Formats: sequence, C-alpha cells, structure tokens
Amino acid sequence: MVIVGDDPASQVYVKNKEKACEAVGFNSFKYALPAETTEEELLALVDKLNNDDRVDGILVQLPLPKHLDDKIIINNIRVDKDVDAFHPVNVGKIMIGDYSFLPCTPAGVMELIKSTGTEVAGKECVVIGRSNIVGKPQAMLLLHENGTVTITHSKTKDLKAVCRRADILVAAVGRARMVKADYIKEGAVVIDVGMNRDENGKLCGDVDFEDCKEKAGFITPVPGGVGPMTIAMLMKNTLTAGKEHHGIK
Ligand code: L34
Repeated sequence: MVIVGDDPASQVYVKNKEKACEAVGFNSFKYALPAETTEEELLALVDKLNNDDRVDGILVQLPLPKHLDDKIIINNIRVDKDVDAFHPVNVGKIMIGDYSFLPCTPAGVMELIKSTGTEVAGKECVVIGRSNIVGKPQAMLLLHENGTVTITHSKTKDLKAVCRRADILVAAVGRARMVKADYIKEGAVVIDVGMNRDENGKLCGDVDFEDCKEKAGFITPVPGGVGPMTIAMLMKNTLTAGKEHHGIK
C-alpha cells in the first residue's frame, strides 16, 4: 500500500486496509510518502514493488497530490498485481467480461445487492455518477448480470424521475444526503457509495438514510456499508493475485 501526502480520509481508509490484512493473515507493507514526492520517486517505488516477489498486490491510494498524474502511476503498476483493477488492461478486461480482478467498490456493491436475495437480471438499475472508479465499472457489472442499466450524471434531465424507476439504485455522486425519499421507488434496493462530510463534519453518504429507510426495501448505511465491503473485495483480489503468483488453485 502506497499513500502519498496527508489527506486525513485516505489515512483512515489505508489504516482500515492494514487492519483487514492483519485480520485475514496477509503481510502488508505500508509506504507513506510525503506530499512533495516526485513522479520519478513514486514510479521508482512502484517498480520496486512490481519486482518484489513478496508482493502479490499493489495499491496506490487515490487521490494523489495534484502534481502527480494518477494515470501515469496506474499505468506502471504490473497488471497482475493491480488489485484495484484500475490499470487500463484490467479495465478493458472488465468491459469484455474476462477478468481476474473486479474493481473493489463496484464488486462490493454487487455483493451487497446479492445479499438481499434480489436478482439483478431484468431489473431497472440506475447508477448516479459516472466516475472511472465507481460509476462506469458499476454499470458494467450490473450489465454483466443482465440488469437494464442507466447511468446518470450532472447533465441528466429530471434525475429524480429517472431514479424513481430504479429497482436497484446505486448512488456514487459525492453530494451529502442528496438522495431523498422522493428519488426512490417503494421497495427499491438502495446502495450508498458516498463518503462525504456534512456541514458539521459528520461522515455521511449520498443518500439521506433517515428519509429513505422506510421507503427502501433494502438500504446501506454510511459508515458501515460499502466502505467495509470495498476493503473485503480488496482482500479477495489480493488472495486471487497471490494464488496466481504462487500457482495455487
Ligand atoms: N487506489 N484508492 C484506491 N483504491 C481504492 O479502493 C480507493 N477507495 C476509495 C478512495 N481511494 C481509493 C477506497 O479505498 C474509497 N475507499 C474507501 C475505503 C474504505 C472506506 C471508505 C472508502 C472505509 O473504511 N469506510 C468506513 C468509515 C471510514 C471513516 O470512518 O472515515 C465505513 O464504514 O464506511
């Protein structure tokens, strides 16, 4: 795990990942680099980890400080150690449904949906947000499960009406408690990917949980919903990578 700079939220997430590694019995090495780290220095570390046989999975926590280009860094992580599935080769594999790693957050969302007993096939699935990390791959995973998928974004007309069609609603916009009860269909599965701080500094999701909890069939809280599942999926990918590297079935 590589973390650059001192973003407090990233530090919490990385700490939680370290704890998870310990809980499942993985060795983890944390590299906390100063915010001023240069591209050259970060690439040198990535290269060292690429070639270190003790390392099965590499994760560079995002966001990186502004002077560093995520794309260049991610492109240099070995494809078979890219346990985030952010490398363009892994992203491409996901598009065609031929993958070893799924991106952790969308994969965690799929597990949460599965846990409700809801069949995705044929359902109206609406994803709010089109980021490369969540929105786009999320839509693809729902599509692989034969959902009828709509991706919405800032230019979507009448977002509320589109969301109200959803049997499965995944909110990944990054706007505190934006989704209210009038955005959801009675009985819908509502998955909240948001990780925001409200005006009082309190951690909250994109969904107004209190407002929606009676109307939704199933709803995930923040904290304690998608975040821990993201980490669980990271452990799963790392195990897959480790087995592959060591020839274990
Ligand atoms: N490279 N960067 C890379 N991989 C990732 O998979 C991530 N992501 C996102 C941000 N940057 C990344 C994460 O790890 C989001 N994310 C993440 C991971 C864990 C948690 C939240 C986001 C988490 O542990 N959430 C806890 C509460 C945390 C708190 O108290 O602040 C929860 O219960 O939701």
